[in-house]
Amino acid sequence: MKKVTKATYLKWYEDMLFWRKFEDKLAQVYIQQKVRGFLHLYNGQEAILAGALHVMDLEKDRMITAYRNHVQPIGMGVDPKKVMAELYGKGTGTSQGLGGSMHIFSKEHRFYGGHGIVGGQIPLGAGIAFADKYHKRDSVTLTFMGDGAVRQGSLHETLNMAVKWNLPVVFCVENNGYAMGTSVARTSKGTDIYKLGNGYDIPCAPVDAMDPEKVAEALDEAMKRARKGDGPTFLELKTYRYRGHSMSDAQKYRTKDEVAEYQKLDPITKVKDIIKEKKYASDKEIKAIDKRVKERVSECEKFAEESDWPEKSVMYDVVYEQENYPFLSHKPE
Ligand SMILES: Cc1ncc(C[n+]2csc(CCOP(=O)(O)OP(=O)(O)O)c2C)c(N)n1
Ligand SMILES: [Mg+2]
Repeated sequence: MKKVTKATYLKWYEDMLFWRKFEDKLAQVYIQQKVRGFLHLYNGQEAILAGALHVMDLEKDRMITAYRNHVQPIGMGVDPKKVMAELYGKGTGTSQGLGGSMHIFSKEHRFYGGHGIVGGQIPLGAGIAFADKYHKRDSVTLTFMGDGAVRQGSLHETLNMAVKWNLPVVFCVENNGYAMGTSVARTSKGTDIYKLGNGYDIPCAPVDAMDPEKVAEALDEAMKRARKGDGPTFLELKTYRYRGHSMSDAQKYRTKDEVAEYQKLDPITKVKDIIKEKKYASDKEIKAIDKRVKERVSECEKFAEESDWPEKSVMYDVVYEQENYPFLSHKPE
């Protein structure tokens, strides 16, 4: 695995803090009704993305996930200003403002969404990996899903085919303990989700996903296996989200004490503590990072605020059109 150095820790700190603050800003503007629809935040789960990016080859590897999807494309290189503009529904957004929160997408950066149907992205992730294998491209697809998605038939059908065909895919379950308000223990007798891999003869393991280094190690092994042609891996990344499922969650299913206990494991605090302990940066240098993050978030907000709404005609560019349909003219003149 690429060495974890002082530079890695400083990057992890700045990236994770930026993702957290970027989404804190989204929560704020959501309440002001500038961002509408659903809004599912990644708050608490950032070590997963930080660890994954450390071992991915961003020139060729791919990623697909569910609706908790604002920061992953940023990590993969998409301009965060465009992501914020997308959430505002502005024409400068990643999908010209037509996708919104659950549907961030960037083909250029090999980030394939952004999917609202629980488990819907799982077969798509395997399909992308199938194409890479078929065309003999050396890419690996990380297919993320929540703990709730593992009870969908789509996962089981996909695991069966992915291992049969040795597809270059890593299935990453982000087990944050809950599917909306329903705990893992309420929906299944077996709570060790990673063991599902055993039923399909897929190498599988649990991972402490509050620590980016642990995530990187597990994913590095899995990605090497995929790249060698030895097929998929199934990982259970044990994490936690501090905010509600979405912005409209009263969180009656858990106690404040439970959240506080997990906040003691906060990945950003952990990374910052290591930076201090190993003297990778002084307090002054850390403050400078914090300031830079704040400024970058403000720039995104300003860009989204000042951008124009998409032209109404854009709506007609993204639907199938039957040229000879007799009743309606689909495009305004
Ligand atoms: C097929 C389908 N069923 C139900 C829903 C409603 N729904 C949206 S999110 C969600 C919970 C998913 O939880 P999990 O997979 O653990 O992801 P998390 O939100 O924790 O990241 C449900 C049931 C849906 N979007 N799609
Ligand atoms: Mg969950």
